[in-house]
Amino acid sequence: MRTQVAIIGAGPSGLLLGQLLHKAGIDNVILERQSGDYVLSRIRAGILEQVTVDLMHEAGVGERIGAEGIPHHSIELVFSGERHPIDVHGLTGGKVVTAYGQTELTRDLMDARAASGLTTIYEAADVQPLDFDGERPRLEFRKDGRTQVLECDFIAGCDGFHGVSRASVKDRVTEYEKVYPFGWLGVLSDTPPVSPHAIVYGNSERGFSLCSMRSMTRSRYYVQVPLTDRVEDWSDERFWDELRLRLDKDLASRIVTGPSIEKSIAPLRSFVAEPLRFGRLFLAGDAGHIVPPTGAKGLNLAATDVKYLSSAFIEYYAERSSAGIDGYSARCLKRIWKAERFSWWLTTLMHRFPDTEGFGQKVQEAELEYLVSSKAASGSLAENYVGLPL
Ligand code: RFL
Ligand code: PHB
Repeated sequence: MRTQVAIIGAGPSGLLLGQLLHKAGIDNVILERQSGDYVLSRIRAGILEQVTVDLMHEAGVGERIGAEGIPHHSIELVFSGERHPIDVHGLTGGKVVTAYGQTELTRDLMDARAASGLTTIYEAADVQPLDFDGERPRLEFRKDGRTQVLECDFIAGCDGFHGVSRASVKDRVTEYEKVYPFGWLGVLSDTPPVSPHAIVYGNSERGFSLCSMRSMTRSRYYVQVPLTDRVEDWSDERFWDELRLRLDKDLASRIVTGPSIEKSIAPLRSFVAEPLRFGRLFLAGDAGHIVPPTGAKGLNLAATDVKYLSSAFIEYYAERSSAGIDGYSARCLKRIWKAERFSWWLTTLMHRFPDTEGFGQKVQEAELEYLVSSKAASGSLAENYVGLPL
């Protein structure tokens, strides 16, 4: 088997890259370790920057986001028992973010890929990127008990944090990492969201909380939990009680509760691999970097990598120019580090750290007060939240 661009991973990065390349007439094949149903069962991101929405339109798959995505003009911060709106739209000269689940975005991309007749090999085991330092890279993998080979011009490693792409260049990568001493317990439920037009970020003495949504009838909520907690420790009832205790009285009294349809604990991590290119192998999305979810940047950063990578390949095939390819890593990393900074800052501001003493706590409170009372400070939050310019 041969293709122009071999893509490892059918998450949002791999699928979006495949669609953008296809639109430009570049052949590509995706190898995915899991089944399609498994990929669609992962509940993750929910907030899209305009850059991501625009890219979905560019890829020809923006119709449903346009119809069903819910624009958010503001966010709200809860601390000291009170709620403070941040007018993101007003502070950024009219920009918004869009609530639209990663699951739905992935489904739109999968459907479009199937409709275009592009090859995706699900349940591909033991994928190995080989010979990417030379002119003729290839992937070896196992499918249906047989070892198979996919020859290509380029390999795009879109296989997430635990994938094989970064692992295959492990001794050539510099890794920068910060692990946080807590996780997020997330619950998805078919109940109307308590705050349908603004994501709510809460800092209380009991820890962080977040009220988000997938639609007008489906809510997504999170609470900060110790890393030692297990999902089994959290009955639905305990979750709803805890969430109420972390919000202001008004929101707490208005939460509509119901059975969870998904419940999971995610650890929080900041991570960057440098560089993102190794000969003809490129890392994109979570394969190259992770942010804690507090700033809602992970999927959006993945989309920007894909934007840069697709335009680099398009330039290569159209003009035989390797300028885009050569500049890919530095171009991405510039934006990645800004999003890393923002996500780390918002995580530090909004969570309770087990080892923070009185001084750290007081500084956090002062910063929150400053943030909601200074137009410059809230403007900085808002411009990062909607996404910095490309
Ligand atoms: P993914 O989604 O992990 O997809 C990688 C794919 O590669 C496959 N794979 C392999 N395939 C073949 N061979 C191998 N050896 C392979 N190893 C792995 C995997 O099965 C998978 O299908 O990475 P991708 O495409 O780069 O996408 C990144 C996003 O998924 C991620 O950044 C976001 O979900 C992060 N994130 C958020 N991002 C936002 O922009 N806004 C949000 O509101 C937001 N909320 C979140 C989040 C992530 C969360 N968790 C669970 C980490 C909320 C949470 C709780
Ligand atoms: C979500 O809806 O899952 C979500 C929203 C905002 C975040 C993180 C996750 O910062």
